[in-house]
Amino acid sequence: KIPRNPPPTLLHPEQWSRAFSHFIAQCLIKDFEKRPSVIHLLEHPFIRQAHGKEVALQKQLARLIYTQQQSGSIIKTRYERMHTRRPYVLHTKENTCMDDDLVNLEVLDEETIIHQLQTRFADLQIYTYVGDILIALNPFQNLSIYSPQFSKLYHGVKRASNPPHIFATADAAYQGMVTFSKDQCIIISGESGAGKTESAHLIVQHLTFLGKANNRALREKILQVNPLVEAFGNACTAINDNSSRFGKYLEMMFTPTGAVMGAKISEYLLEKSRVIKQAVGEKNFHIFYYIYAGLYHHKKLSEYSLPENKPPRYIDNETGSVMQDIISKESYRRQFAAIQHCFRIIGFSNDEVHSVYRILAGILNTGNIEFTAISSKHQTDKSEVPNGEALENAAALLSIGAEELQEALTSHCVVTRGETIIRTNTVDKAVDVRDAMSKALYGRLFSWIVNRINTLLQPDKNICNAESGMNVGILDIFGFENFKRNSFEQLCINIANEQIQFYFNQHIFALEQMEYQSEGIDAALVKYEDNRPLLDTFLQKPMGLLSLLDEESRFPQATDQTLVDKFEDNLRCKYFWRPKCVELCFGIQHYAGKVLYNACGFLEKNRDTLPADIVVLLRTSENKLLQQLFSSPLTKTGNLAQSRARVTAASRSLPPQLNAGRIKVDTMEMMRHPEETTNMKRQTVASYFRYSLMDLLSKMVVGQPHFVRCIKPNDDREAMKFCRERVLMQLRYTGILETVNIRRQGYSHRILFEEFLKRYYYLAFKAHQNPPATRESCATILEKVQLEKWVLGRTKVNL
Ligand code: AD9
Ligand code: MG
Repeated sequence: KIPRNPPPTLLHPEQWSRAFSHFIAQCLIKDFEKRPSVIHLLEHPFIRQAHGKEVALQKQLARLIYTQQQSGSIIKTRYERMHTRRPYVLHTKENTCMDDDLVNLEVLDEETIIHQLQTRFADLQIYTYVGDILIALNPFQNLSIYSPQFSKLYHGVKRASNPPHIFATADAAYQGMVTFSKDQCIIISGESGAGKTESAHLIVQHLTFLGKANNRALREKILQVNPLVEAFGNACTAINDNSSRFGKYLEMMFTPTGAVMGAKISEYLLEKSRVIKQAVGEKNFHIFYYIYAGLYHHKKLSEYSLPENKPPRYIDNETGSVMQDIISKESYRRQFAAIQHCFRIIGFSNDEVHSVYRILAGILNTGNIEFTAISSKHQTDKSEVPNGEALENAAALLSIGAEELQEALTSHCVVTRGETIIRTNTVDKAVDVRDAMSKALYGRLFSWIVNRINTLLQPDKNICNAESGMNVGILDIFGFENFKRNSFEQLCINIANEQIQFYFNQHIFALEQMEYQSEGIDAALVKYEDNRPLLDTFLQKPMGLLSLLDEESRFPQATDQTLVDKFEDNLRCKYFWRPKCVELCFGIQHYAGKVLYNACGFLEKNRDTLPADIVVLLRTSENKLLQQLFSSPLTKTGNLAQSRARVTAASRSLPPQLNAGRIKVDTMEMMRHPEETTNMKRQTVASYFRYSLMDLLSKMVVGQPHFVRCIKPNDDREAMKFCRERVLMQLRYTGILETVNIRRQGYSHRILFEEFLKRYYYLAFKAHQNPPATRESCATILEKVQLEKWVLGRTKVNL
């Protein structure tokens, strides 16, 4: 007699109904029609007969699987469909899917691992597990595996029930949050162009699906956050057409029952210098092109004083770009419409959006202001604006006086002994002031947009107060970069990546080993590349690279040359070297490879000075938004006390043995790095950067981490191309090989005896028995259920 439902040992009824949902059945039939030969098990006569009839198909499959199970030929039952090239496959003994997780490999060497990844990639299986870590290879092509049907497929099922997927990671974070009432944090890492931002989008997509609130509007809003901030914070670089030029930590907030109730973004270190200049072959932030094409389409360019004949200097990057290329680009126009949609859905008012466009157009016009030197008898270092058009346009768009703007650009006030003296600016100085103003305008506008989004998406206090809510944080930063010419921006980006790698190492290796030691479990030590010494080379005080940079920035006479000399004199370690014959260059051996930096402009970029005259002028703007941008203090990422409190709380919630160990020491150590200066005027980019890193870290340590390691299979952005050398290199420097080792030896669940008994005592004891929370009681349960691979530590069950 064939059961109506398959036996629970085979597939849980809930999984069953999901796995055989309407969609799956439909697809099965379609694939079967196309390529019946590939689905060898489905060629069973039962299936042939059932072809075309979904309900019948389900029953037939149930029967088939049941009989196969009885005869022992099926060890796993699951269906997968990564792509039309690979139809659903029923896993059998011959066709086992143990290779979903590298930890299951019998031979564990580089060659086997890379072979495994390559084979899977050829099959369009871009995701692979290493225990609880997800490896994601960038497919460089759209795959049809992210539809709502896939979200359903990955909803609340055991990880092994489906092929590895980014949705499974999002699901694990969500389930972890709901089950243990603990904040979670998904850390996505990988080099530039490896697929971090795409992964972050997919995670948000799945989390909004999971956190189903009745509030559809809120879900819609959350989905628009990434596209909006990325229009302002991403740009085309030599490596990636949509490269993140800022770090982003998006926290999605949920009620205790798991309904999404709001979101919050923290942004880190926007690469403001891109506004005024881009490297050859690179572009400015996307938004400038979008508004150009969009406003042109709406015949509004003249309203914003944007020329139609020649691109403004800031977006005219040597590559001979023709205005026509920008304004007629269909994709830019579509993106403009999309951005307007985002603004509207998230809740920005028309006035606000209008002000944003005016400021952007104001920046472009500011960039067109030119200066010429005028010399008189008394003065030789004076400059003036020969062509008033750009000046007047910029002033009008920014709602400030044109004369005042000219004055603020070509002169500055100095206060000496209580007296205010006006000094004129040379042409070079005036150009610097102009560009500093544009950078400040853009940087503050970006922060304002982020803050505004946060206000519009904050949880409704009537639904749930913030304290009882929980969140899943998603970290997507700029990836490791190594260009032909690397500057201050690359240094900051790479240090941030160095920090994330350190955090990964701490979690995967250091903490794991400490845990074994303290639990008295005998586990072989796994060697890994500890990048802590290098991180110290950057962050230590007072002799770390960033401190040296700050120190040098304080000397008015210092030059980029004296800076590099200072580095050379003080950074005596194997990670730093200075190449002979190349002036102003220095090299750093990063965890991800050697990078040669050119220190030209380092001091100026670090000082990031914005003359007080400009701030005072912009505060007089009649544009309310602009006024606001220059009235608030410079700090963006919250205050230091908050970050400190967060880290302290986090270390309190850690098990005592960890608390006494490295994580506390490390996070606290990181906390000693930031400048605790209240004098924000004098804050340098380096000190702000240090502060941001600490702030980010303090957010991350609070949550339970989940890691996604993105890998770029080739440098040509080609679909289906797997460059072994490049993949191998990334596997090596990210420590994947060692991770496989430690995950294989390790145990993924650790539960205190007390907790374990509370949850599972009924498996071996009767309700009234009340067994004591001892090793013996736990052992009784584990033996009773005949689990494999477990060990009892001093205080915990390790599974
Ligand atoms: V950077 O550090 O911000 O420069 P990311 O963020 O790591 O970088 P990104 O997510 O922007 O890389 O991916 C680069 C490109 O790869 C995308 O624009 C897509 O064209 C492509 N990509 C990445 N992931 C996927 C994917 N899962 N499916 C399809 C993808 N294409
Ligand atoms: Mg990115």
